[in-house]
Parts: sequence; C-alpha cells; structure tokens
Amino acid sequence: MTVRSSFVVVANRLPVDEITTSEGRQWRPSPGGLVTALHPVLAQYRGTWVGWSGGVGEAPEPFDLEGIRLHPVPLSADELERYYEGQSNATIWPLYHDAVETPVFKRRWREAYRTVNARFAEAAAEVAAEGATVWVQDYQLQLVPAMLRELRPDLRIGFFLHIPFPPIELFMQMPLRAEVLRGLLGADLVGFQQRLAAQNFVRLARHLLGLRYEGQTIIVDGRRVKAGAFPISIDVAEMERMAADPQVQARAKQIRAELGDPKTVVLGVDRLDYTKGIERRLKAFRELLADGKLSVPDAVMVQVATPSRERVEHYQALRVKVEREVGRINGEFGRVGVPAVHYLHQSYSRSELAALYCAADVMMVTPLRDGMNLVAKEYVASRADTGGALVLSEFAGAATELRQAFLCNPHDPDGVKDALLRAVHVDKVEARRRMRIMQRHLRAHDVGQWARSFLNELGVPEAT
Ligand code: GDG
Repeated sequence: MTVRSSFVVVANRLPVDEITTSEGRQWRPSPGGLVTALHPVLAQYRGTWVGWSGGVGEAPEPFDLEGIRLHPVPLSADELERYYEGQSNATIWPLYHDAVETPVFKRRWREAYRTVNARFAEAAAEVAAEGATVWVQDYQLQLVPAMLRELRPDLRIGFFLHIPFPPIELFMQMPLRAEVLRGLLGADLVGFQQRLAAQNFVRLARHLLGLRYEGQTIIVDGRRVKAGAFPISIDVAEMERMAADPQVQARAKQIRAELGDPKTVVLGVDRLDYTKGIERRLKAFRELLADGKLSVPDAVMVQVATPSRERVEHYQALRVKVEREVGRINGEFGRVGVPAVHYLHQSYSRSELAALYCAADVMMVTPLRDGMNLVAKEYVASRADTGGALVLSEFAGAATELRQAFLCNPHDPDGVKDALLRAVHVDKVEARRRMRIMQRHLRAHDVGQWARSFLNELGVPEAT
C-alpha cells in the first residue's frame, strides 16, 4: 500500500546512491545541500521524496532511509538520453545560462521531457495526502506543477529553480516555451535565486500569455501565483565544523607542502561545465605568468574539474579545450617537478574539498552565468581563520550577497587578471575584514533559513 505524506519533495534525483556491498545492493545517502535543508521538514511531516534512483529500467520499490520515505521514478535508457541529457542539459541548461553554448532543440527530446514530467507528476499525486504540500525542484521538472495541479487541485504546490531564469528574448527561442511557462504557473509559489530572475518570469507571463500581474503576483484563471527570490545557501555550521577538524587542517598543510610550499596557491573547484568559466580563469592565469606579474613556483594553480554530463557533446568539447589550455600553460611555464597548473579531473570527498579550500590563498569562482554558486559560499565558510581571498564573477548569484569578494566580469580578461592580482596582493588586515563580513552574512543566511523562508511564503507551518 502506498504511504501518503503531507509533505512531498519532487526532484530529478533521489538523495541516495546505490552501492554494492558484500550483502548485496544497498542505498547510501548522498549528502547534498538540498537534503540537509529539507531533512527537518521531511522528518517532521514524515515526508516523501520522489525522484530518479540513478539506474535505468524498472524502478526499485519505495523504501525508507534515515527517516525519509523515498519513492523512485523509473527512466529508460532512451529517456535518460532524451529527457535528461537532451532536453534538460543540451536545450534548457544552455538557454537559461545566457546561451553561452548554443542550445540544441530536438522534437524527440521535448516529447520525452513531457512524458517523464508526467510520470513524476503522477508519482507525486500518488504519494501526496489530501491537502499536502508538494515542493518541485529545478529545470528538469518545469511541467510538473501544472500537471500535478490538474491531477490534484487540492494540493499546495511550490517550485524552486536552482539555475537562472533568462530574459524574455532568450526564453522565446524555446519551442516548448508556452508549455513550460504554463507548467511553472501551475505552482502557488515559484522561487528563484535572484530578484531579476523573478522579474523576468513575471514579465514573461504578461508578454507570452497576456497575464495580468500585481507586483510579483501573477493572476492565472483567478488563481494567484507568487514569484519571489530565495537565494539558496549551504549548511554553514557543518562547513565550519569540517574545516576546523584537525585532520582537515593537517591535510591542508600537507597539500601545500605537496605543492612545494608556494607563496600563493590559487584554487578553482567546479563541475566541468562551460558555464563555470574555467577556460577564462586559466587564460587569466597564463597571461599573468606571461606578463611576469606572477611566476612559477611562487604561484601555482590547482583546478579541480569534477566529471559531469560526460555523454553530452558540449561537455566533451569543453574537456578538450580545458585540457589543451592546461597543457599549454604547463608546457610554457612549468618546470620539472613543478607544473604551473595542477589539473584534477576527479571527484573528491567533502573533507578533501574542505582541505583544499583551507590550503588556498585565492579561490577563483568565475562563472559566465550561475544561479548561485555554492563553492563560493563553501570557501568563505571554511575560512574561519579569516585567511584567503575570493575572486568572484559578477554573473554568479552569490555576487549579490558576497559583496566583499574581488568581483570581476569574466567576459573581460583584463578585469579577471586585475581581480586575481588584487586578491594575490591584498594585505592581510583588509583580507580578514572582507572575510569576516561575508562570514557574518552567511551565518545569518544558511540553507535552513532558505528552506524556511520559502516554505513560510508558501504557507507551510514552521518545522520545529
Ligand atoms: C546548481 C546551480 C546553484 C564539486 N565538486 C565536488 C563536489 N562539488 C560540490 C561543491 C558544491 C556543489 O558540488 C556544486 O554546487 P554549485 O552551486 O557550485 O554548482 P551546480 O552543480 O551547477 O549547482 C548553482 C546550485 O544548483 C544550488 O542551487 O548554486 O548555481 O548551477 O557543493 O562542493 N562535491 C564533492 N566532490 C567533488 O569533487 N563531494
């Protein structure tokens, strides 16, 4: 019998990974910001999380893990290719990120997106109790709110978009545009990372569907749909704890030693994604070496580029470009035993990342467009010693909050070089002052506060 919940989260992925142990197949929680933020609410309301389990073919039976009910939705290999890699990651992802790569439009991808969104909506309708709250997450599931409302008009529905919402001119390119907009308008509350994104959405509703709005509220068939900005954050206390761990501190020292104890360690940590501006950052570093403003071995760079979406063409092409640039820099400026750039196309544990953050004098976060960018917030939270300096793109959502970073326009190579040099040479007192202000901000705006403020606006009683 299906267990029905008064609080349901719907996201592309379940917050678990399947592992094979000596006892057979098992589930292991995959800790992420979203599950940390939602765990208290899910636990209080005996909530259910609806999502894809990560394997193709038949879905596993629903199961409980750490107090949360998990309800897997199946995807076939074809759907994975069309709905996920295609429509989600080769159409919508680039389009919503200022088309920094050319979006690819394909009919069969759109059809699969519709089919899979309908499946998620049906699963949510099945597990939601009468009058329940359902919180739908992100760009893979934009049709779900309207589909779900059609099936279950009794529900309270929220939607949060983790990535930017583009200006009208760009959104209008999408063949599925009206359907996506109507899909989102099925929610009672549509949340974005930025105020500008919420404004884009409200204006689009008028432009494309001729809908009336009052402030940030759109009127749809007499129903009121609110749009708003809810900038996401991280579990600040957990990040601070991890960074303060003596083992992490010792590992940070060891990393610096392994790098040859340079004066300046410059760090980048990103999924290998073309929105993250990895090439621009490498180019800025190369030009500073060529200009003689930085030199090896005094300054070295570490770039972690976590493998991501490897079957999507844009990503394969990016990998080639990044690796060519790394090769060029090391060829020109490295020495035997001392590369200029340590490039790591690998995934690391959370504690290894924390150690890298603690080891870095300058953190470079230079996306061409980013909904928020949690790496920037993690770096700031991990520097309780108030050491370090953050170079941050103005095009990351995080730049709205982290005003004391060395802000730059990633499209302007001289601007990036200038910000990097200022961060390298900032005096300690000034660097500390900047870090302290940003840390204070983050402590008051962590991921728990993010979830609470969204759910309060949606009218869900506060979780205890
Ligand atoms: C989307 C939006 C928005 C990275 N490498 C490893 C690893 N990571 C972790 C980081 C960070 C997370 O992944 C990446 O988060 P970002 O925010 O930087 O970027 P997206 O993945 O693009 O996320 C973004 C976010 O949604 C939330 O709303 O901020 O704008 O694009 O937490 O630490 N974690 C581990 N190993 C790695 O190698 N364990």
